[in-house]
Amino acid sequence: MKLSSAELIKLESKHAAHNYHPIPVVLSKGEGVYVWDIEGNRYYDFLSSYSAISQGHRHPAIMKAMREQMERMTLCSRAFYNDMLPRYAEHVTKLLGYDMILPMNSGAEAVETAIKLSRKWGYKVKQIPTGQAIVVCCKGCFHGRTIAVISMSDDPSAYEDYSPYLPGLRSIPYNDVEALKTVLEAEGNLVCAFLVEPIQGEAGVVVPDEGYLSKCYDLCRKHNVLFVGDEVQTGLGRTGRMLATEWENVRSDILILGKALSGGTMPVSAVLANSDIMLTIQPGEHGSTYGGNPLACAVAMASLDVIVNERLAENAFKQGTKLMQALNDLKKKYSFISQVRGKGLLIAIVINHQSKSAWDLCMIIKKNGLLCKPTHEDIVRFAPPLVITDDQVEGAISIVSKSIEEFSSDKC
Ligand code: IF1
Repeated sequence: MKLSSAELIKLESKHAAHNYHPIPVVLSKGEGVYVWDIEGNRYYDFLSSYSAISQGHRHPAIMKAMREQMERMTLCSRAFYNDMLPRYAEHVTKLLGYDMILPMNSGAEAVETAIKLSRKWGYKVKQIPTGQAIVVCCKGCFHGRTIAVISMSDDPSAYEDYSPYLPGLRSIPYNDVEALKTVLEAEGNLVCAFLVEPIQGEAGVVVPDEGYLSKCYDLCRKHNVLFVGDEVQTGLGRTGRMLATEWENVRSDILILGKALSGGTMPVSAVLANSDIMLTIQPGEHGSTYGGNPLACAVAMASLDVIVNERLAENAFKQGTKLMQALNDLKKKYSFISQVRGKGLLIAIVINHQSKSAWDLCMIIKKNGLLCKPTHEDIVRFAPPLVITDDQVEGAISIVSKSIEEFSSDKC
């Protein structure tokens, strides 16, 4: 039986938890930078599943690797060796310059893994007294939805009514080197890690001042604290570099990856570190049934190859610069656009309108053929697939311009 969009939305609302508030469009097909709804309307995908589809929907090379691996084996658990994990582990660690990988599935799981690894290192190597290890995190952070991770959040919609929270955390203002200095000077001997997003995504694409990450890194060195970079969203080319920390010549001691690591096919995440850190975890002390499964390994290798072979970081920078320029031109014209910010193809505009919200703008943009999602009341995020071409960026800019024009008029 063919169901309409309205019927499908109603069906989902009846039988699936209401933990999201989606834009009302029901998608059934994706290819490259485009998606189609069930009525056959085509849209630019300017969310890319929160940066997971950097390689574009159903990239042929990733599909091929996935199909071939599916014909052989999908999962065998870590109770046995499989013939893909060693190859993938070598590939990803060589590419990113680390000794070792610990493979997981979702981004939040990888963050949890990084926290556990940091604590383990804190006790085994730094010799922090048992039970006293501290992880420093940042206000406005988003690292996922698990209990440990929401314990770091200062957004009530993320943490409220999920107490009690994880102890051993210190939350400091983001983009504030002095705050890190203060906490490290006060209790640096107990701090195992500083966990940070190079650009804060959920906070609304908050780009820190130049030098912030490198100064934080230096402070971590001084106090023998691990610099843990959550590049689940900013990593793998999104900001115009393979890793966003490269903009400041920083190399995270522990690197967290997810999302685009599988090009939008399945949950694949990873924690990378050198062996002095990674080998503090012993057999049987951490893991996941699906972590490092052969299908994930095949898909991740292909996804990384696409990013490298198609120079997606370079393209992100090129197209992002154009998009940001166009948005800045619109900002000059429309006073309700109060800010344009971002790096590469991780961009946001801040809407300051007396009667209309970012949601209203997204609905107009959708009507005109482009999908994006508001974050908070007043921010619209643009994060298209990194494979986007010159012509496609032009097309998208004209849709956004037209929509902002409509938004500014009294018609809507
Ligand atoms: C949702 C934001 C993006 C992340 C960073 C870990 C994770 C995420 C830096 C967890 C996840 C998501 C998930 C998403 C919304 C989203 C998001 F708006 F909240 F910030 F991308 F911009 N570290 N980010 O951004 O990864 O466990 O989800 O695989 O659906 O809530 P995950």
